[in-house]
Amino acid sequence: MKTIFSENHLLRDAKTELFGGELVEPFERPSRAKYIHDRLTQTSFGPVVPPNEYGMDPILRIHDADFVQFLQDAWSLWEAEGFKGEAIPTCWPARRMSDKKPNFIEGLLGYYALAAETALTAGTWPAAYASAQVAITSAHEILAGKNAFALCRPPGHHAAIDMYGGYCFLNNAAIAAQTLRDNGMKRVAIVDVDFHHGNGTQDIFYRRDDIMFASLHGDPMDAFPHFLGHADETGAGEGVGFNHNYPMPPGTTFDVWRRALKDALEKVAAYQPDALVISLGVDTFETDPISFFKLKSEDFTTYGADIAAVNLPTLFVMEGGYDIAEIGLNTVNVLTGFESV
Ligand code: Q9C
Ligand code: ZN
Repeated sequence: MKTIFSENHLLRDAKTELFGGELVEPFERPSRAKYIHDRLTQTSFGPVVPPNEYGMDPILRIHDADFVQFLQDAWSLWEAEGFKGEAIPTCWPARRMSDKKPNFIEGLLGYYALAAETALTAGTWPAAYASAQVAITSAHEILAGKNAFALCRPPGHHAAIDMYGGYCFLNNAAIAAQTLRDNGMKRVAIVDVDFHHGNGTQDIFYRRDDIMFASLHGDPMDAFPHFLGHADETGAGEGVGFNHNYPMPPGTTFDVWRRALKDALEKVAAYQPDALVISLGVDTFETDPISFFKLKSEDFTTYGADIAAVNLPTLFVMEGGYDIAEIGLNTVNVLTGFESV
């Protein structure tokens, strides 16, 4: 399969992440994409091509126009105040407070952010835009009857209709799934195998029955994003029964994780979708620095083959993975396992 990749990901190069009360070098950094790209090349996995330009319309099918405008304006508003650091929210509309949108940038950051670790910077918007174009271009590969790998960076699954955070700004997988729907596919399934719950994707499709969502993740009682991803979140309205969460505890090993994947894939097969989108995070790896599952490198190959056995047109969309030395191996193992079937 083809990999779609944009060098514009390099524009997202934040210097700070708020972590453990310190400002540290972000875990989500440019070298992540380089290591994946290197591994694709070393293994001659397939062609790597740049995205086409589909503009704003497919993005605005998922995200609120005001939110997207905020992402474009935030850095210049912040800079205009003369602040020295990167743009980090410090204040939120918490319980029993107003939902009015403030004017001042500090208030806007809290209005649109779901977490404080993700600093907004000068190049964040063009990188997020390019990442979305990678996902949209990859969706068009699926429409042309092929499988594809969207090597997206920054990632997307924590971004909701009008919220960013968890290193995510635009929800690439959701935009891709909607692109498939808008071009004639009737049902699309999304399975999120990133270590973290795909809160953004869940929220976007929670009331819909035309895009089903399943997520395998660290239990939110113990893991980011903490406030969504419980097993009793099964959808609302038309969407009841089309959202499936598999929260798992610290130390979860591949045998347990794989049973959850098989259950999710059975639900996908029963749903009879026209295509499958995989939110592919490899932060389930045993030595990931911010996660607590125990998958080994060969397990990624195994579950790639499990995904292929569902026998659907499949779009892999890159999400997380922070053991950077092994991110290329683990990611390409999934794709290689998939193609081995
Ligand atoms: N103690 C993705 O994998 N903070 N985002 C975690 C750990 C945020 C992860 C703190 C993690 C976001 C796309
Ligand atoms: Zn993650």
